[in-house]
Amino acid sequence: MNELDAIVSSAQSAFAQASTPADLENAKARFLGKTGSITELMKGMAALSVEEKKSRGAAINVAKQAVEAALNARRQALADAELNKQLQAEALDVTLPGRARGTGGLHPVSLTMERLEAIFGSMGFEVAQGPEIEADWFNFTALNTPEDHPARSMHDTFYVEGGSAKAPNLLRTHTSPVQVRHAVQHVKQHKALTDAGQPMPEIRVIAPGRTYRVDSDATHSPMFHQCEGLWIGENVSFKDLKYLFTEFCRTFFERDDLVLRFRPSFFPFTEPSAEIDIQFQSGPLAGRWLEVAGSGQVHPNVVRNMGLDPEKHIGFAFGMGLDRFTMLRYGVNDLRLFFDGDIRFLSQFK
Ligand code: 2U9
Repeated sequence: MNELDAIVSSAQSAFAQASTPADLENAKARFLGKTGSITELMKGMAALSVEEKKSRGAAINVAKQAVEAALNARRQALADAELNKQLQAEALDVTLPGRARGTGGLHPVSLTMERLEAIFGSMGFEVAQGPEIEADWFNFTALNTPEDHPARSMHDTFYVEGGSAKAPNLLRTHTSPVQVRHAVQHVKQHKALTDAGQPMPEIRVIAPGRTYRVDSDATHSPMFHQCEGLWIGENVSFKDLKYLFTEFCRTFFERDDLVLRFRPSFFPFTEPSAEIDIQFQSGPLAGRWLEVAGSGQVHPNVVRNMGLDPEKHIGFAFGMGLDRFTMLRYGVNDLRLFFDGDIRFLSQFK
């Protein structure tokens, strides 16, 4: 191997050994720098004849080009390696599942409320709302509940500041006052019509919402949810109430074979009154009578308190616990689960 080939070969192996750009530049200096071996060879040409310069110069140039080519190839290889390293470090695994944003959902009792509103809505019932802090008159007096009734005691009702000693304010114990307010409004709204001897349009309204009683165990909570309904007309009868409530229950529980039983009972605001029991024909609760609602013909005193003549206007009312309806629909056995706010329980109803 001649001297030039040896230099080229030594440069190639020095460049191959350089593992960083800095190493490579140092190696380059040894061959192409001011005192590098190729540069020294060129300096050595000064003493040669013109003829010798031509041939020697051409040979040195070939060697120099070979060294430069090896240098550039190694530079490119090191740059490629660096880029690959960087790309690998920054690599994204596009097959990883994304981080989904958690979606909220309605509370199971709200789902029941929406369901009720849709079902009764389809049967011509409006949805009414009213205050949760009520006047004694709307919550008790208008509903024919006597002064000495146990529901009015301090043990049963939350009284709040405001109102007078004789007529205190309280947290409503049922949603009936909403319907009294609605009926009074309805009567006023159609006064011109009835004054002219025309019949008043029927009242068909439901009042879902929060209610309060001094009560707390596995099946009672101081705050609970009710939905009451009121249907007043000139030609309404108990059979209409039975048909309405049967249709409602069968639609709500999605069971055409659901059986209902109306059992005589007593409420101050209805006469006659009935508890409503249901019986499933299949599933885990099949065969048992389950009490789900109260109902009755609105008491004449209550009809009068709404500004109507009980000889002419006949009313039917019903009331049910929405928490209980929700428990039955989903098979929940402890009412307190609805109010603990445990997301593991609540997220099952989405
Ligand atoms: C007006 C007149 C009468 C609503 C009625 C019931 C019977 C009843 C309970 C069921 C379980 C309450 O949720 S519960 O604790 N309700 O038994 N409620 S009749 O009667 C009315 C309503 C409004 C103007």
